[in-house]
Order: sequence, then C-alpha cells, then structure tokens
Amino acid sequence: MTTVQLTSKDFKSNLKPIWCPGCGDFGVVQGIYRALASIGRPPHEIAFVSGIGCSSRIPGYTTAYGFNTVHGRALPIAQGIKLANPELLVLVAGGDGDGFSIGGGHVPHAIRRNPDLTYLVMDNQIYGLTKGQLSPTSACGLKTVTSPHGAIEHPVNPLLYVLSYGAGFVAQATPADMAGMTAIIEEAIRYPGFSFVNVQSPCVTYGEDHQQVKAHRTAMKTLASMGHDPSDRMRAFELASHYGEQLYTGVFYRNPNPPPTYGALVKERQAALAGGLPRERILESFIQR
Ligand SMILES: Cc1ncc(C[n+]2csc(CCOP(=O)(O)OP(=O)(O)O)c2C)c(N)n1
Ligand code: SF4
Repeated sequence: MTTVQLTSKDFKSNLKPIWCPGCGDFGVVQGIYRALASIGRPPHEIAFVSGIGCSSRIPGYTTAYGFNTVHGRALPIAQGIKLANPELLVLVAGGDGDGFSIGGGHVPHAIRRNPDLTYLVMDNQIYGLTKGQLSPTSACGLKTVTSPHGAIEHPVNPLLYVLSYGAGFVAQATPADMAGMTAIIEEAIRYPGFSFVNVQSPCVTYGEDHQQVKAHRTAMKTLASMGHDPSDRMRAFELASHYGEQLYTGVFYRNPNPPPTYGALVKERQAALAGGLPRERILESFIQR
C-alpha cells in the first residue's frame, strides 16, 4: 500500500463525460477526485466498480481501474475483487435504480458481511439512462413516463434501509455543498468496513428541474449544525426517517467500535486453519463473537 502526494487532476481520466449539462453527477465526480487526492492512494491501487445507469459511468471518468458491470450487480462483483485483492481500495457506485431496485437484494448481504468497501449511490429519484421511468426512491405522486397519473406507491428510504441492516457508516451528501460532500466521501473511504453515502445528485433532464433543485438547496440542513452525535444509532434512525421531506447532509451513523471486516475474518480463519487448530474450535471462536 502506497500513500503519495496527489491532486484531483491525477484522478481525472481523458474521457469526456457525456452526462447532460447540469447533471448532478458532474459535481459528484469532482468530489470523488478531491477525496481520493486527500486519501493519497495512487490510481492503480484503486478499483472502481459500478452497475448500469448514467451515474454508473463514473468509474470511466477516473484514472482508477474501472469496471462498469451489470445492472444491479456492482456490489457482488466489488466484494469478489476485494476478497481476491485485499490491498486494493474498492469503491462502488451507481444509481438509486441500480442499488435499490434491481440490485436491492444485494445490499443487505454486502452489509452483513462487512467488506471494507465504500458504496456511493447517486440518488436522483428517477431512471435517468432509460429516459425517466419511476425509480424506487421516486416520491409518491411523481409523474413520470411510467406513472403518467402520478406514482401511488411510497419510496424506499435508502438511509433507513442500510441502517437497519447494520451498516457501520451511513451518510448523505449533495454536490450543492462540494466541500461537505468531499469530506463525507473521504470519511466514508477511511471507515474500516462497509460505508454508504447517499448522494442527492439531481437529474435535471427527467427529474428535478432547476427551480426544484434550488428549493432543495435552501431546504438543506447539515447534521453537524444540529449537534447530531454520529455514534447515536437510534437518533440516526429518527433523522433518517425524514428522507424525502428534509434534506439532511452529513454522517447519520458511524460505528464507534467498527467490527472486524469480512476480509480480516477470512484471513484470521485461514491462519487458524494453517496453524492446525481443530475446525470445531475455530468455528466456535467465530460464532462466539
Ligand atoms: C438487467 C437489466 N435490466 C434493465 C436494464 C435497463 N436499465 C439500464 S440503466 C437502468 C436504470 C437506471 O437508473 P439508475 O440506476 O437510477 O441510474 P441513473 O441512470 O438514474 O443514474 C435500467 C432500467 C439493464 N441495463 N439491464
Ligand atoms: S439523464 Fe439525468 S442522470 Fe442522466 S446524464 Fe442526464 S441529467 Fe444526468
């Protein structure tokens, strides 16, 4: 593992983003460049995995190793990469559709294993790439091409979803606050275990228009300014339940005593097996934790 002096430019690839002008994802990628520069791991030590969607194009706009995988399957692939090469810094990204619709079943399993990954969801409450269908985080009443009379179902709350399954780091950010978002992404990467950042990244073509985005920004509140203690998990649940009504940004929950990661446990068991300990004793010691 190497740590060197780097700048945002070191993480910017030569590919020109094909996102629509004004898309929130432009800001998100800038925040990722800055956070990675602060972390200081060179691009060749980073694997950036995504699913399919406008937001999932993001690895290609960085100089890290990128894998634009299959719709909803970024997390399983990222876990495999991390297990095969534990020294890599592994980032995972995608949209709300990718993560909480088709890929929703993978999220709890990644969380319960606790691999050392950072999962960034660019939550625009719409399917952008496929031209504006209802997504799992679309608000009730939203009119889209697949809900012309307005959605009659309630959205998934991504923050409560990951909190309930036991994620050790849960945050929300927006590119409207670039400094805040960059700091949150950096903190998520530094968290030793599964970390999740829900990034409110507007789709200006099929989702919120500029007026709505502006209103959203004024309604934004940072959790730090409210004196929230991120080690208070119950309060984090309460605050997270306001998803969709009030945009809170910052760290909802950070486990003050991070449990061992999946990679660490696998390594430990391999060592115990190599040391000739009876299998039953090894299993017992893992179950007792
Ligand atoms: C198995 C499969 N089903 C459906 C699709 C079509 N598809 C591609 S991206 C996408 C949704 C994109 O929405 P989201 O994940 O929220 O990302 P965004 O484009 O909004 O960033 C869909 C339905 C696909 N590529 N593969
Ligand atoms: S369709 Fe929406 S999410 Fe996709 S690039 Fe355009 S503004 Fe961004």
